[in-house]
Amino acid sequence: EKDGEGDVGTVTKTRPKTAKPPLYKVLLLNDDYTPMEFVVHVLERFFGITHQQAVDIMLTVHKKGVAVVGVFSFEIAETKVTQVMDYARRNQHPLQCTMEKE
Ligand code: NFA
Repeated sequence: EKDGEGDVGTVTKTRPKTAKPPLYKVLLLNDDYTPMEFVVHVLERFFGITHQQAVDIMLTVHKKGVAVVGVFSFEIAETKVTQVMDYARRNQHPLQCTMEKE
């Protein structure tokens, strides 16, 4: 090499990019009829969160109309939505649960 042309800087190793799977937010929607205690029970039962976390999320939904309950892979999110919707219907409450891509 001629003088002043030596490599300068940091050697950076690149890796082939692995596609990361998309994530889905599971949303709980407010309504005027589902009892607060039922919503708290549903959150504890299907999302494995503490009682206090369940109360906080329920109150956020009650006041704001909607809240994110959790973020999951498509398959897990779909299962949560189905579990909540089936359980609410079995108990004759209009509670709505849905999912959306993050
Ligand atoms: N808004 C409902 C009530 O006042 C409680 C509720 C909270 C329903 C969160 C659905 C979701 N009984």
